[in-house]
Amino acid sequence: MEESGCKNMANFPNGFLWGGATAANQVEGAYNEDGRGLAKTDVTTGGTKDKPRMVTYIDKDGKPGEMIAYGSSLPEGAHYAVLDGYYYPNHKGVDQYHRYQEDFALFKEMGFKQYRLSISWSRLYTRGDEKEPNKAGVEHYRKVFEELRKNDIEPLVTIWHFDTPLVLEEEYGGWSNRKLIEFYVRFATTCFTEYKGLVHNWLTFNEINNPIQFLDMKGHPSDEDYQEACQLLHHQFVASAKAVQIGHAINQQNRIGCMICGITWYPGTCDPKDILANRHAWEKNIFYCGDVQCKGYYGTYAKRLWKEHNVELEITEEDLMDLANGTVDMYTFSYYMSQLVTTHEIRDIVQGNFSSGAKNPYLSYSDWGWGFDADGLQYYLEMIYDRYELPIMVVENGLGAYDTVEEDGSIHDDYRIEYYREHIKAMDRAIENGVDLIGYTTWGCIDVVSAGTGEIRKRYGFIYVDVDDEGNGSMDRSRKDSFYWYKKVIASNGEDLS
Ligand code: BGP
Repeated sequence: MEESGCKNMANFPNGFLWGGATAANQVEGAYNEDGRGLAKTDVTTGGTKDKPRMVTYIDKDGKPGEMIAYGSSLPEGAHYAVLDGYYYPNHKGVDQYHRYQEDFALFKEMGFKQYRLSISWSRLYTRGDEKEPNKAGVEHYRKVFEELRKNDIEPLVTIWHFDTPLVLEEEYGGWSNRKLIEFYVRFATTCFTEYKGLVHNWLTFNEINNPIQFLDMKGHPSDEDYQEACQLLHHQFVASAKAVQIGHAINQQNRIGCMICGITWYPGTCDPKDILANRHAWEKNIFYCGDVQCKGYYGTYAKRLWKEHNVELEITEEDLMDLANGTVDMYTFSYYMSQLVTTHEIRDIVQGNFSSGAKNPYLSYSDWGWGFDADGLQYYLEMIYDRYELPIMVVENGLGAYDTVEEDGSIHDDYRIEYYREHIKAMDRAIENGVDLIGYTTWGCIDVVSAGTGEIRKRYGFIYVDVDDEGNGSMDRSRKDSFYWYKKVIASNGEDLS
């Protein structure tokens, strides 16, 4: 690793939006307070990197049951349920619902210009299909955004971050049902109206490409799997495009972005078949959603993809108009890793952020098997900026790692500092090469419940939270070494990475 004590080139523009990111269901806790309804995460247990999270339910005879969350549907007549004898980590999160003032003071101390957070849909609409929002939920977020403003921190708000109200999942069948567009649009309109002037930067859907990218993790996805993923995505595209139009009409100052799970895909070998497969991986996993949201129409390759998997989409003329009129103002994405695509036999498979691929011998991997590839971030930024020429934000990036609390309470997370240092250098190079990068929010700036495994020990934060995987602990916050380091980075606008 290159000696990092020296000053870097610091191409970050003035006003660059440094900060951190979380999501409601992973930090808030208070899962059943002030009229909040349940979301799928509330019936999902904790797992580990080797043991998947489970979803619990009551079967048709009223008996408790559990099943694997992803890729399986409820048995006939069953209902999702919170059951005795299970621990549900998202119920407590890291208690930010009650401790947001303390958390924002710490963010301010680090010098945050921006905090990315999400609004829990079922706090504003308990069931999801009501006509009027829950007042307590609306007021909670008003206080949250006012508190951020008091601390001179700009909110960046994700409207949907994996938390469709459970009633909409159960009674309506989730996003496969076109009705959800209407419910989402009502929810988004409430957000734009109630928080007009308090929030200007919005993201419509977190990692919208996950349903299609995730298909490959099933091994051999069926045509039905493709049909379902493409149709539900189409509903989300239309919902997003309608929200963008409404958001602009309510306040012209609103800047609304897409949010893509950004993985840099590389061919595993120089076999031309791998090069072509890699191109197709970019089309399916990355461009399919980005093109619709940034350009306002499906890319040419979408027809190939649909044909290959016998997908027949239900698309109306009005949908096409909405897509064309509801393009986003900025491109945002998460970036944790790259993945390899190959048509050859794979000996060593690595899992990652809603993706899997062959192990890359040139990379090192985290304890959870996520590859460390800062150059991949530069590659992604340059590739995407060239394609859309829209302002870009990296709104998630970080290292999930085990932290050790020393006897004196200090936490020496130099591995995290090194991870960030290399990724910030990569962003710096991309800016130098012309990319209009305007912001960076690291993932889990305060420790959060992991989305993938439900663990808290997979820690991302600059701020440590005293809670374990069974929910024991004081929830007290403390500063890791990376806290002081990031503070210096922000104060020097990316100049001082030592
Ligand atoms: C992204 C999600 C986040 C976050 C992150 C890290 O997919 O948008 O919600 O959790 O990945 O993943 P994990 O929590 O599984 O480590």
